[in-house]
Amino acid sequence: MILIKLGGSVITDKKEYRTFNRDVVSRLCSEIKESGKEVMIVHGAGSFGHILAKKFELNSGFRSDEQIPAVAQVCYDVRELNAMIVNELNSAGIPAISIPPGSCFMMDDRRISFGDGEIIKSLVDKGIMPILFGDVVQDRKHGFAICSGDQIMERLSDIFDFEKVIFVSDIDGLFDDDPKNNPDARLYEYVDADTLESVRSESSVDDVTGGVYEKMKSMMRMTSPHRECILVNGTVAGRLRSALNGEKVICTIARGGIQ
Ligand code: IP8
Repeated sequence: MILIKLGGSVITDKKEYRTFNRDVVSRLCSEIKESGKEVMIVHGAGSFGHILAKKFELNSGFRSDEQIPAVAQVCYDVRELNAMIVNELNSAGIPAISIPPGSCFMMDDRRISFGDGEIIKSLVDKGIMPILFGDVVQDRKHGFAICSGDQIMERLSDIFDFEKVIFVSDIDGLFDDDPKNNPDARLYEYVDADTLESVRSESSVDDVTGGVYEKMKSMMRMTSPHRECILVNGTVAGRLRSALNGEKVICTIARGGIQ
């Protein structure tokens, strides 16, 4: 089974509140179906989550009653996004149901816990794809917290023996600088524990590289000696399908695992 994250930058327009990229999502669902691979999907929140979450500082946890309507609104918005994605999957012939993390799981100091994943395993056994997503989740220490799709990916890859992990984004992979501002930015084709060390030393002088370091580290945590983690551009037609089929595509491949 392959674990896929459909990133918020590809499924929504991150700058415009609640803007769903239906055509892109519909194409990506068809590419998944055409690949014939068994997959599990997590998606990000994009403009259905981050805009209000930032405005009302939801990641700080409970601070004031003014945040409560925003918690309800963000939960409503990300569930609407999720419903549209589940609908696209079902239309593409992939039976899928929603598993809203905020309604099923708890967090403890911003770390999600969902035991041994019994609900998810039970669905997978029946050939139904559970769809999880970035959400606001109740937190024992902070009242509530933002649970990112990336963190859900990490938990799932602790529980399931995925053959591969694929992050679908709107960029070709990880670069040593922002490729939108720097035409000389270099794409990291491969990332391993050594690359991570070299990026960490550069990041002391460069915030942009620091961001790359965090993303790489998160990807590396999901790798093992036998499992690669790939970052691929989902705005390019056919690239996800090729990556699912194990073909060579423009991307960043993290491999090898970290301690
Ligand atoms: O888009 C964030 O999830 P992400 C979830 O995977 C919210 O980082 C509610 C902002």
